[in-house]
Formats: sequence, structure tokens, C-alpha cells
Amino acid sequence: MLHLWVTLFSLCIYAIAQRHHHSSEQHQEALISVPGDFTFDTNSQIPLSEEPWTSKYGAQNDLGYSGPLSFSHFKYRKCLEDASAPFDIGIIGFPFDTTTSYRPGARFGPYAIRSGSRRQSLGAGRGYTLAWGSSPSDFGSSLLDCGDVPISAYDNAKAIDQMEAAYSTLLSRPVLGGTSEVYKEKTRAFSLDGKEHPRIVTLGGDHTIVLPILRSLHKVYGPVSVIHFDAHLDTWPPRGTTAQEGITHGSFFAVAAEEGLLTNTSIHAGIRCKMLGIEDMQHDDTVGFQVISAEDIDDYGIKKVIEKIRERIRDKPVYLSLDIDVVDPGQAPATGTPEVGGWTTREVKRILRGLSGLNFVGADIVEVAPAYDNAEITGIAAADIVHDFLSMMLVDGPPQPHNGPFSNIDLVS
Ligand SMILES: [Mn+2]
Repeated sequence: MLHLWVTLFSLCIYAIAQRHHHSSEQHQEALISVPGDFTFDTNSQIPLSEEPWTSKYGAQNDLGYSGPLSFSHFKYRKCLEDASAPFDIGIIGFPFDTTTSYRPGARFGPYAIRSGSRRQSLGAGRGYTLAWGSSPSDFGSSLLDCGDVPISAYDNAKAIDQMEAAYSTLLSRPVLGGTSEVYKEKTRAFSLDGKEHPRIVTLGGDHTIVLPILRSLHKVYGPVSVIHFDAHLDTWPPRGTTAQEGITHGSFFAVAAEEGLLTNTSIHAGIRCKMLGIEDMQHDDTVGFQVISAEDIDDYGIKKVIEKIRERIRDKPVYLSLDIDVVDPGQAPATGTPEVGGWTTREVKRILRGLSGLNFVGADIVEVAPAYDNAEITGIAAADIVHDFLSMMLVDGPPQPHNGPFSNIDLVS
């Protein structure tokens, strides 16, 4: 009896599979490309242009909350296997979180940041903000979402190599070139080969993703300075009984410094974590960092914070790494190692605006772990910060104040 039922069931599955196969084959044959902008479906009785939707409403545009997921509705290409679209700034996701010390989940960060970016619609030309007085799409630059890197979730050494290979691949691609002459010289002046290289904005991932990024950047630019927004130092000496165990999201900057990837003119912003003792700060100094603490913003104000970062970096090539835990967990709860008493998103955005004009060779945002989020608050914050990254990298200096009661007051940087 059981045998009969199994046979009947198998026959049903076979029949369904055959039907599906037949209909998809028929569909493929029916779609024939014809000259012009539309595809003609021979199964249809009328041309596409005369169909009810097209004739009445035109194109099938994506809305803020619809369509496939790319950052800010940018064009999406799997750049590692498709070199057909040149880009000046590429967005790439590093879904990696197997070196976290506390709450895992940042492998879902790229997804959450793209999801949080849907309403920005920068790809549809809606990116102007009062703060910047421009949109990242105003500079004639090609902004492309390059997809995610397939990264091993089981072998960290392999994962780190995959990230380096991916980043180096993107860095080696030709740029389209923006409309601004100054922009065109942004990276050429620093690259060891004298060529202009694209800039990559990476969506993490836990913070260890910065080690393979710095290894890639080093091959193109030599040692770089780092502006590091974070609640934590991330400069702990490597610990553990194996080489791989020593590379974590709390030690990767120390590893990078040991490898000679950094200048000794880097700077942290937003630090407020608990430490083993003053020895952590002493070691941090040997890694090449100055420290701006979370409280410094109250004692000295935002303008001074900006001034001190600019003084430290000057005109050197600089990489910006932003751990979302620099923001207070009240405004960005979805992260692996939350620390209270952080900066507001408004403060972080204001500081970023003040850093524009520095010689950025790349940037990232890391440690967004959406499983701990509420109402997408962290994903939306991270996506908005990436929007600021783009402006920060494209404008030639801090923007002028907008028209209004403060327009005559000097607010430079
Ligand atoms: Mn970090």
C-alpha cells in the first residue's frame, strides 16, 4: 500500500516538473528582441507599447519601497565577474562576522544598509541635501553598487584573502572620471603607479574587514592614515594560541600597523569603551593613533573635533572607517558591542561634513547587525551616513552655509 502511494506521489511530481519545464521553454522562445527599446512577446496579441500598462503609464519605475535591493537604487552589477561598467565610487558588501567578540550578526549588515537606503533614491536623482548644498549625483561621477563578495563563513584566513582579492580587483578597475578637475586628481596624486583609482565604500561586516582593505590599499598607495570612528580602540595586541585567533575585530589595527600598512598619524573619534588599563592607551599610541573621546565633543565642541582631525591628517591619503557603535545605542542599537554615552547621528553627520576635502582613498561602515534592530533605525542611520560619505568624497571642501539667518556667519568646516 505504501509502495502505491509513493509511486503515485512520484508521478505527480514528475507531471508538475514536466509542465513547468514546458511552459518556461515556451516562454523563452516567445521572447524575441526586436529593434527599439522594447521586447516583443509573440504570445501577446498586441505590441508592448500598446499594452494597457505601457500605453497608459509608461515605464515600470521602482518606488522608494519597491524593486530589487541596491544601495540608494544605484545600478547594480556583480563587479567581480562583470567589468562592463566603469565606476568612480563603488559600493561593495563584505558579509563577514566570524571574528566578533560578543554579539554576531554583522554578516547581514550589507543587506540592512541597502534596505535602509531605499528611500534615499539617489539613483533616481533625489540626493540633494541642505547641509551639503549638492547631491552626490551632481558631479558626473559613476556610482555603482558592486554587490556582495561571497565570503567563507567557516575559514577566516580564506575569508580575509577573499576580501583582499575582491578589493584589489575593484581598485584595479579604470575610473570614468568626474566633471570636476580637482576630483580627477583625487587619487592619482597618491597612487604608486601614478594612475587614478576608483574609491570603494565597503558595507561590513565586522570590523576585521578593514585589515584586508588596508592590505589592498597599501599595494596601491603605500601606508595610509586612518580616521576611525568607534566606541573602541580596535588596537589590542593580537592574542591567542594560533595566528588566526589573534586577528579579531578588536586587534586588526595593531596587525595592520605591524605589517607597515599605516602611517603613525591616525586618529580615533568617539572612544568610550572600558579597557584593561592605561596600558591599552599606551599601546594604542604605538599603533599610531591619537584619541578623541566621546566626551570631548561636550568639552571642546564639534568645530574643535573637526579641526583636530584635519590637523592630524592634513593632505595625506586617508582611509575613513566608521563603526556604527560610535553612535549611541539609543540611535543605533543594532550592533555587536554596544556602549552607552555615544554620539548622536546628527553629530556624526556634522563631523563628516567637516572632513570633506581631505584626500580620501576609501571608506567603510561596519558592525551593523540588524537582528538587534528596531524599526530599521540602525540600517537607516547607516545608509544615511553612507550618503554623507559620498558627498564627503566628492566635494572639494566643506560646503558654504545655506541661505538663511546664519548665512553670513563663517561656519567653514
Ligand atoms: Mn570597531
